Amino acid sequence: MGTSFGRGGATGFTQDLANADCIVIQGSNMAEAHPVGFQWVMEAKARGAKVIHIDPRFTRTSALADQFVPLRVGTDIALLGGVINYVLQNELDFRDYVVNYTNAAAIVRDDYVDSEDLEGLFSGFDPETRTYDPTSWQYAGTGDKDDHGQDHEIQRETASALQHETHGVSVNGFPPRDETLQHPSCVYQILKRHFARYTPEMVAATCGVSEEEFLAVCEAWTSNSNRERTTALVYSVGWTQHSVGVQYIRTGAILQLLLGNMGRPGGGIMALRGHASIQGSTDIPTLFNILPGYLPMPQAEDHKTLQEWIDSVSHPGSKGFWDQAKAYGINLLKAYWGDAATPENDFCFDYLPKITGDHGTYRTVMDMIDGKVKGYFLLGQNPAIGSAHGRAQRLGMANLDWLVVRDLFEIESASFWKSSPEIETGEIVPEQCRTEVFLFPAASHAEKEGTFTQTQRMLQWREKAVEPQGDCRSELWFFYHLGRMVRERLAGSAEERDRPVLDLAWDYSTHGPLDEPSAEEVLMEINGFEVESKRPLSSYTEMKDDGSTLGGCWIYTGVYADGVNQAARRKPGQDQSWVAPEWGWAWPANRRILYNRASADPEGKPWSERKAYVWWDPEAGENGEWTGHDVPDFELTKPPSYRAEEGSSGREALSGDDPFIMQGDGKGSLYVPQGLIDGPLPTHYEPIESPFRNPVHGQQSNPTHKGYDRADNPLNPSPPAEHSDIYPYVFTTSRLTEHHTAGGMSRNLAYLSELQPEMFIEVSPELAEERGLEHMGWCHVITSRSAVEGRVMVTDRLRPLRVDGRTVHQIWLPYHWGSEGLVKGDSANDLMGISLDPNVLIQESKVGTCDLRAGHRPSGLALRALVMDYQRRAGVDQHPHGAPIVTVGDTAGEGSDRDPSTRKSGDS
Ligand SMILES: Nc1nc2c(c(=O)[nH]1)N[C@H]1C(S)=C(S)[C@@H](COP(=O)(O)OP(=O)(O)OC[C@H]3O[C@@H](n4cnc5c(=O)[nH]c(N)nc54)[C@H](O)[C@@H]3O)O[C@H]1N2
Ligand SMILES: Nc1nc2c(c(=O)[nH]1)N[C@H]1C(S)=C(S)[C@@H](COP(=O)(O)OP(=O)(O)OC[C@H]3O[C@@H](n4cnc5c(=O)[nH]c(N)nc54)[C@H](O)[C@@H]3O)O[C@H]1N2
Ligand SMILES: [Mo]
Repeated sequence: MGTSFGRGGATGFTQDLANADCIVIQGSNMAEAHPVGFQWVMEAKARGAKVIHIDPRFTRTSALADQFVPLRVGTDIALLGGVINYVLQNELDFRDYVVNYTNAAAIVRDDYVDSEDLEGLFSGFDPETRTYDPTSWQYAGTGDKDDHGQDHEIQRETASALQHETHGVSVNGFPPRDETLQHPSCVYQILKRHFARYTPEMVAATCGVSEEEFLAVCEAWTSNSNRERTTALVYSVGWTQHSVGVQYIRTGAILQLLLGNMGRPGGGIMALRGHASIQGSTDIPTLFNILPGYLPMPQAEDHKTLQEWIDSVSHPGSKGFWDQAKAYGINLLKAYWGDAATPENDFCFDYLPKITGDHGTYRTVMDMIDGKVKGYFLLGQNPAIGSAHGRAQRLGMANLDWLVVRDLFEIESASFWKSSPEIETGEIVPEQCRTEVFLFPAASHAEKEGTFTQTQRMLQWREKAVEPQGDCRSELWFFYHLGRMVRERLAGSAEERDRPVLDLAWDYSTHGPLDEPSAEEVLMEINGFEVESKRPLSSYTEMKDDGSTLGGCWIYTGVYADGVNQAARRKPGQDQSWVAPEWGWAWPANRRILYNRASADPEGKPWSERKAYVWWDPEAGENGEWTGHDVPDFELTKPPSYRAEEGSSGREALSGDDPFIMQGDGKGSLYVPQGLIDGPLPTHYEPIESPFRNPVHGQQSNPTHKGYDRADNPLNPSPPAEHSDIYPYVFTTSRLTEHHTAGGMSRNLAYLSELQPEMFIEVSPELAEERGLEHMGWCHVITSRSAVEGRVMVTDRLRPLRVDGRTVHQIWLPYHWGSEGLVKGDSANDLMGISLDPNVLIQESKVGTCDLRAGHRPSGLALRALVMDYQRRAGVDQHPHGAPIVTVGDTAGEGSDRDPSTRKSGDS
């Protein structure tokens, strides 16, 4: 989303889905996992909208849709690529929108070579590192360098595309354009050639979707996208948890731009967020590589000074709102270090930790196994069950000196040393496990106050309902007092290394019998204020880069405007406009639909009365202003006719018809010249584990994916490597309405446990027959990591699909069970290997290959023996790195025995 539009969040708000004329839900089970937001889909349907659900499995979402399209898991790029091809071949794109508001007209360097001409690789590929030199991907005439001046190997290590969440593309100067869209190197023509191969036949052969079903989707989507009508796209983690997950979202973004649906009511892309404040935990991140407000974490090598760090964000000379990055960065440093942060010491920039590479969660688990990590804090997370490769997670945690778990219950990540499958196998011996576990009871959301930032970037304030019981404490309490005690211990230290802790502004007031720090004070600091007067800032445009203001997260500035907690606003819907701007507060600047300048035509008039949202009013203010139902996502007084001068930069370089104001060219990116590791355009790759040879390209899987080539992370072989038939089925994992994620919060509740008491494995009647399974009997699923068992659920919610001329059976598993709680069961994540998307380092937990057998799995050593027998037959024991790496190109056959192309080809 960031690379396409300039910001990472969902582009609209759920209530606005009611205004859609068509809603495509793909990679989401919205009715079951987001039931409250789903009411607006139902509202749209009641008003006549068409609802389409595209998913491997029939769910309650499918049941309520007008059309359900079953597809093979992991093939969405092929399907959406097909819709894009349909649009381009039939010239159904919203041409006025595309020419003016996207980069369709931009001309790309003539040494760019598309994946269509390189069997699935783009120009600049280095098989040695499996990364690209993106020089040839750039716009013509914009110099040779990629934005970060940093190679993709480092970018992949540090998930730097995440840093693009709100950065978009940086562009120096004004790249040449051809507004007739005819130039062979213009983005539009590149796009047309790139997707030409995704014909209805190719879609059918790849996805298992019939041509009629596919064409019905094309017809509905295109006929509901024009001046008068808009289509909304909804996705969630059925799209993200793939080794090409970011490119799935890119494909959706391209389509929504081509059809002119972005920035308009009833349009946009609704990225549904999961956990209560998961949007909040990327805005104020719990991630290793970004700081609040999507400021990148500085890197040890490249950002030795404050200025170097700031320049890497603002890209001097580039267009857009990041020209103020210096103010945002300094305000954050001032929020951390208060009076100690001065212009003379670069506002304590040296105190900020710097990253040196991949410090992500999976890398850290490997490092635990290798004995490189001594201690670990685990707060509100249950990786023993929730993260891929459960056995590696538990073996890692069993090799620490100490582990702090703060949770509502004694979850598996706290009890792994005494109850886990590894106890049975003898891999963890309770008496010998070296990890000292400190389990702290956490106060739940009802026992503390603060904000949640949910799906639509909206902060909502929550009151405390009851005092925490017993020793339960809030996170705020825990960290404030932990910091206080550490600082007391260090007080008087003359050590240089203790300065960053001792100089922190750690001055929150506390209240009540438990000495609870004030959450509202924290919110006010996040919002920002003038240092002298303490006057809260009302907008990030008030942030200064001289130390006279401070603020902890620039995109949140305004949430405490006028000294009022704007997140606590709860004006009823009937007392305000349908956009409901006075309910909670949404970043940035309380905007509810992003890029809403695009809801008006280039002259500033609504595309149609029916879809009017934000428009230019020449009568307003002194010389005209933007106005409408929402806060305009544009400079208020910049007229549509304004044209930036050549040579200008920053916000001045944005013209009156550049609606994507965080982008270096002000346009939505159909084509992404920089910021993505795996290519400027999405292309279909097979999942890392797949029983099929890629029907589209010679290159089998994402060549740049992040893998961990280790004996303890074996991967099932896929074509063209031999023996993929040992794991012949495709499996996917997701959620049940009745349970929550790793299950800690639902398996401990009697009502929910009763509703869904047992781990089960869903199969089609055809597969049950093929494997001799009985409904409600037992079966087990085997991968090269482990085997898990569950009750057999025979259902036509899963149907065998015809793919590439043969039948594919898909197996479905919930991932909610573990060894603790009122109801216990095997954990689906024990089946998963660790393979990550190269851009954001998310695991491919939506798809893998497996075998399936009737009956219980063996336990203890016999379980390991079963798994190893499969590994031996699949050759995984000799080739622990079984994933295809590069399967085309000059060097495909060279090098190590890891490379599957040096093994005998089994299927091609
Ligand atoms: N009741 C309940 N609600 C929840 C949660 C919960 O555990 N229980 N969890 C919360 C959290 S943390 C999150 S992130 C959200 C998740 O919300 P969702 O993403 O809606 O939930 P999932 O059940 O993971 O399902 C995603 C859907 O994607 C489909 N899918 C899997 N692979 C593919 C694919 O390759 N292509 C396509 N098109 N579809 C695919 C699955 O079949 C499934 O129907 O839900 C939140 N809400
Ligand atoms: N195979 C597979 N794996 C997946 C997924 C999938 O679809 N398939 N989905 C992934 C997704 S989207 C997610 S979000 C993860 C979830 O994975 P995890 O985050 O590891 O699992 P949860 O069970 O949500 O863990 C949250 C814990 O926080 C505790 N908790 C609740 N409130 C508080 C609080 O206020 N303070 C503290 N300290 N603790 C609290 C709960 O009791 C619970 O144990 O799983 C991921 N893993
Ligand atoms: Mo999630």
